[in-house]
Amino acid sequence: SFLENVVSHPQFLNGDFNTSFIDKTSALFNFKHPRNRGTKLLDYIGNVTINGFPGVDTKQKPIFTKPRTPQIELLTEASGTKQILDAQGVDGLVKWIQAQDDVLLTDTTLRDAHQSLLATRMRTADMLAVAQQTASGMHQFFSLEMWGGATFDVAYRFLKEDPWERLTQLRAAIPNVLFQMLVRGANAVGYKNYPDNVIREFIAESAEAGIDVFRIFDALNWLPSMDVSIQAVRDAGKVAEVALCYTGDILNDGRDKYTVAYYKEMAREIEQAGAHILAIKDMAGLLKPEAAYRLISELKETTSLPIHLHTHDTSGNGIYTYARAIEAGVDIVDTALGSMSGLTSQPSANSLVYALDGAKRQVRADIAPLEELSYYYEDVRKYYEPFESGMNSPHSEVYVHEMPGGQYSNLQQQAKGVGLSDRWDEVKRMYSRVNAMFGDIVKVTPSSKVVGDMALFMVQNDLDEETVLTRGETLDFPASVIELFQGYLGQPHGGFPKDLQRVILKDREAITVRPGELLAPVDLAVTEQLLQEKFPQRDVTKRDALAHALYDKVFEDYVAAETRFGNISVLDTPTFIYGLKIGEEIDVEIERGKTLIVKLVSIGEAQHDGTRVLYFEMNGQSRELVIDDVH
Ligand code: 3PY
Ligand code: ZN
Repeated sequence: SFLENVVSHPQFLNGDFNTSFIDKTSALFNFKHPRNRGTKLLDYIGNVTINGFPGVDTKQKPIFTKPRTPQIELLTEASGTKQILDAQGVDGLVKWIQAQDDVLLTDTTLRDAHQSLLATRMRTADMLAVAQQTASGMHQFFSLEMWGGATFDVAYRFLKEDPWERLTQLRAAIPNVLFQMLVRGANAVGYKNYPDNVIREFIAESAEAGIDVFRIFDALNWLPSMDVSIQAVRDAGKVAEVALCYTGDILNDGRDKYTVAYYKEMAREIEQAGAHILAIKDMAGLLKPEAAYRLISELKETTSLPIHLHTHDTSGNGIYTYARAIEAGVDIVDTALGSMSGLTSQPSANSLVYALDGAKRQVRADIAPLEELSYYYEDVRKYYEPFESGMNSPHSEVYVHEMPGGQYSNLQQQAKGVGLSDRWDEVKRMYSRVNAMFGDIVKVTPSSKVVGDMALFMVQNDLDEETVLTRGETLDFPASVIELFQGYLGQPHGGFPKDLQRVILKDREAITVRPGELLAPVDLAVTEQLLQEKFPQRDVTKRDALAHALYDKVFEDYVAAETRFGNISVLDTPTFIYGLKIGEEIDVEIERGKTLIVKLVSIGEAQHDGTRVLYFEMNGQSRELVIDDVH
């Protein structure tokens, strides 16, 4: 570097040199990159080796075999649904969907499947490794759901990677199939309502970055919460797929809140609001086979929109539900690759292909490449074993607790975090009791999180329905619960139970208007500028400003981690989660064609000041690093 050149210069070594300019020029010491990428990576590896990864109990690195490479013939021409949308626009795409006899698939492996099975922890590197094979192997698919929901937050918060990068990198590698994301209406990809302009700009930017199909839902099925998003998607020339969330049981005459008539009315409103596709979002997997047949048949009579069905296989009845929905004429269903399917995830695409053998309608997909891709993810999934829910078989109890698939493993982690692991069964039972207390609401992010927070709160404090009401005045309810009852997530069908609302709100006011009407716009240009001042080492973009507007602290913590460790998305997942074993050597491609060879040689004894020295070799040179041992 510059400094090494100067200090080794003969004139400098002779002392024949006036160095006063160094003292006077403080700018010389404003190093833009104070430590090089190698040192930063060693810092990360050293830390995770000594201190472990959040949520992973063991520091013992398991032995992994290299994931099998999918044997798929690569297509040379991009010709899929993406090309239909780009050439013929949204109306052309909708006509094309309606002209299909076969049932179309959306693959959820890269979003809902790992959100539901692995607490959303799958890293971009593991997706990109087979992106080309995915483009070819799934070229007949309607779409790949690969963004939104919890993936945005978790990427920054736990994976220390930039979700926008994931999107642009996958988009570049998969040019032929529509990319789909899940948008929580006025809650975007967060857990609360945001100002309208944040929603509009977030959707416009997501469209720009590569999203084609936006599945929009509201956690209380409240239409006004979705209007801004629907309009923003339409303005971007993209596909507005608007969801009704399915809850309850239309086959149970004893439950008269969420009936077929309720869903039909909602479908009419969705069509009027400007949707291009109607989604039925069965986020918990409560739609039983005959209910699916009946609901789809009736909705087909009610609306002219294509219908896209989403379910979770928690009960084990998913394929049966899809088979009946397909008989009733559903246009598109959500599936995951075999090894990432089932349980709280989506039903298996691979199984569905076989299940429809001999049926009138077939799946528009080839089985061979799906099997190949499934092998790959079967191997990759092992990396994330600590984030598995521990559910090994179908849980028909889902029909009782009604917990969304995407929440199951997350709430379980949350319960573990507050020391309630051994009371998990109680938490699940309390979840359904809280739902009843809340007046039987739609439970999906973020309303499901509120129900979960309340369930944890009640189990922790040994409360029941009665003591919540009688002791309510003295209880500090979780913030999310207070906000729900203030109307900050919108209005539930049938309103809030008044007694409970009174004890939860105490002297706070509740609103009944759309929260977005009351929230001041965020000036994203100012945010961008402030972030640039705060993080001079980063090229701050509008995408950063949007991330900051959605969750400021999560984003700032991410930038701090990136500043300290550099781009750690280049590490292989076993090293990212478990660090290195003594004697282990890895290759890290820090940029195209530039590889570091890193070996952990030994680990020193813990010192009195709580540090340890780690001895590495990097590209053959020895390197020592002092790490704080936080234990
Ligand atoms: C999400 O909002 O992340 C969901 O998956 C809801 O089902
Ligand atoms: Zn889902």
